[in-house]
Amino acid sequence: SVSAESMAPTLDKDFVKVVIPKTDEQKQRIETSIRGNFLFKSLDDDQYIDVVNAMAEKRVSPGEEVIKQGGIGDYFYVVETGALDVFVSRGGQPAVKVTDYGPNGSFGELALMYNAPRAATVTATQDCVLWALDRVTFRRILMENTSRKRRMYEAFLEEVPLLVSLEPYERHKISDALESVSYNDNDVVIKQGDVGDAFYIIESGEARVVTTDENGIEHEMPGLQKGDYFGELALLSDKPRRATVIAKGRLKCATLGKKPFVRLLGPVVDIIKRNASNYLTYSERIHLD
Ligand code: 1OR
Repeated sequence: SVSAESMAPTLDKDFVKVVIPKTDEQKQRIETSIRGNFLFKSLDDDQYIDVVNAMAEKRVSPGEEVIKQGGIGDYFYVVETGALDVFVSRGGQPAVKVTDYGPNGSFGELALMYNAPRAATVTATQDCVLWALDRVTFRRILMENTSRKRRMYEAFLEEVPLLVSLEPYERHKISDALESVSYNDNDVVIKQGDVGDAFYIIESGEARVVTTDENGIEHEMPGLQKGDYFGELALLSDKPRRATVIAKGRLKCATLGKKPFVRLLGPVVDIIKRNASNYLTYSERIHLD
C-alpha cells in the first residue's frame, strides 16, 4: 500500500530520503504554509513530495528559542501559524530585534547554505506551529535554486543605487523573490492606465518612457537604463500606471510582485517616495504619505 511504501526509506543515489509519515490533513497544512514562498516555487512534483515527506511538525510556546545565534545549523523552518522575533547581536553588543516572522515566513536557511553558525536568534512570541526541514534535504532540494538566484542577482543588486543602503541579507531576500523577464525591441512592458501589479529593475538594455496627456498627445520622458527602476508608483498609490514603458532594443528586467515589493522594499520606501517627487505634482506627492 502507499502508506507502507512511504514508511520505507528509499535509496536514491547515495543517501536515504527522510520520510516522516503524515496525515492528509498535515500535508494540506504544509501546502498552505509553503504556498507563495519563493524558496519552494520551482520544485517539480518529485522534489515537492520529498520536501513534504521530510518535514517535521514542531510546536513551540511563547519565549521559546527555536534558533540560537552562534549555534549549529540543523533545520530550516517554515511558519504555519504563530509569530517569532529575530534578534542579532553584533560586535559583542546586546541583541537587537531585526525582523519578525508570521504565517508563511521561513528562516534558518543561512547556516545550512553556507555551513556557517546561526546568524540570528529566533524566538517565538506566540504559540507556533512550524515545519522543520532537515539540513540534508534542504541542501539537496532547496539550496541549489536559492543559491543560484542569490548568486545571479547579488552583484547586480549591489550596484542598484536604490538598494545600496540595505543589509546584504535584505538583498538576498530580494534575490529570492526576483524573476527575470526579457523583452524585444518595442515591446510594451507596462502600459499607461493599466492596474500595476509588479515593480521592475533594469538588468540590461534600455527603455523609453512615454506619457499621453488628456489631449492624446504623447510626451517622451527621460529614458531608463541598467540599474534604473520603474513601476513603483502604481504599487505605492494603488493608482493606474502613469506612463507607458517600451523596450528600446533588447531589454531584460528583474521584477518583483506587489506583495514582496511592499514587504522587501519597506526599508527603502522613503527613498522611492523622495525620488518619485521628481515626476509627481505636489498634491500627488502628499497622497503617497
Ligand atoms: P540562520 O541559519 O543563520 C538564523 O539562523 C536565521 O535568521 C537566519 O538563518 C535567517 O534565516 C534569519 N541577518 C541574518 N539572518 C537573519 C536576518 C538578518 N534576519 C532574519 N534572519 N538580518 C536582518 C535583515 C532584516 C540582518 C541583521 C544585521
